[in-house]
Amino acid sequence: MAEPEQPTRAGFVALIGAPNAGKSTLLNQLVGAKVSIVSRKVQTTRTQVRGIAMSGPTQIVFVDTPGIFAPKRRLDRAMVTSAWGGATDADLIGVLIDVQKFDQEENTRLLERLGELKQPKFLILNKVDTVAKEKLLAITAAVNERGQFETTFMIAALTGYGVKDVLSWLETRMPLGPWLYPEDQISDAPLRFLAAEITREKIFERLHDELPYRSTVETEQWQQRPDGSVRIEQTIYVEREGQRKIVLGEGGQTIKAIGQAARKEITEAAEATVHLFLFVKVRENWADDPERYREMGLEFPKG
Ligand SMILES: Nc1nc2c(ncn2[C@@H]2O[C@H](COP(=O)(O)OP(=O)(O)OP(=O)(O)O)[C@@H](O)[C@H]2O)c(=O)[nH]1
Ligand SMILES: [Mg+2]
Repeated sequence: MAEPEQPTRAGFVALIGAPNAGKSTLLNQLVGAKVSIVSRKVQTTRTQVRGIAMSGPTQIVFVDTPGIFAPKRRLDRAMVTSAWGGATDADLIGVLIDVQKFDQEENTRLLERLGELKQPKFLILNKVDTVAKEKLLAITAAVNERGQFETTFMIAALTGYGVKDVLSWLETRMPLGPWLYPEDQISDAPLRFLAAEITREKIFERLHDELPYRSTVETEQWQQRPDGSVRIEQTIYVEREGQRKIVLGEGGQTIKAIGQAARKEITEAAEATVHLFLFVKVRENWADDPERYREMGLEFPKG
């Protein structure tokens, strides 16, 4: 005899933490596919990115957020506001801490401000592969002293270690109710957004210092061809002519490498042959242009 069907559950879990804590890496592991870009550099994620996972009768919508830090520029402020917004709207909040840097100032400040968020929180100590086991208990105790957490997980988002435990714990913590997305959907972001993010990830991988932070990528054209392939045009905005030259590289080498790497990954995401055309434009004030924020899904901070 078939077992009686379990009631379905669905809800939102925000992942918040300092820049580089591993939020996007964890989101991708939870979902089982790459929906959010990752880099070794801080401040990679700029807006909320949703990834959808199923665990038994439960659908969990994970919300990856930009890292929380002390903002300086307008874009920084929009990112941090977006991160707090993601947390405010969630049913449950997962606070990620990189165990290598658990006492860094950003974590101290984040833990101090957690009380502003009314939802229940749980702690995720990440990158446990980088620290000796004995240290982890001391870190767990120290962090739990500074905040109220329902439970603590020790994971390595990079390898997937401990990630299943997070999912199964969340399974019964989501509110009863119908699923919010079709069962097989893994993201709510349009492909053109993901494609722009993939190219931005390649910029973060290949360019250094200020450049990743002084540039943004937008998908301008997404044209389905009769043969099933897609023609995609993207614009990389930078602030100075000098930056444009760096993105292009000697004899166009750098942009070519960025394009090749991006095309490969966009092809997988789009499940179609992709023709990718990248254009680099100097737009001195792109970081003060409301239109750029709209494209990124960010609110434009006034003043
Ligand atoms: N050793 C190790 N590295 C990890 C682990 N999880 C993530 N990383 C690395 O940490 C770096 C940052 O990862 P991201 O997922 O981009 O971090 P994030 O919190 O999303 O960063 P922002 O978007 O900038 O806030 C990347 O180089 C990851 O490969 C882990 O469990 N162990
Ligand atoms: Mg991220």
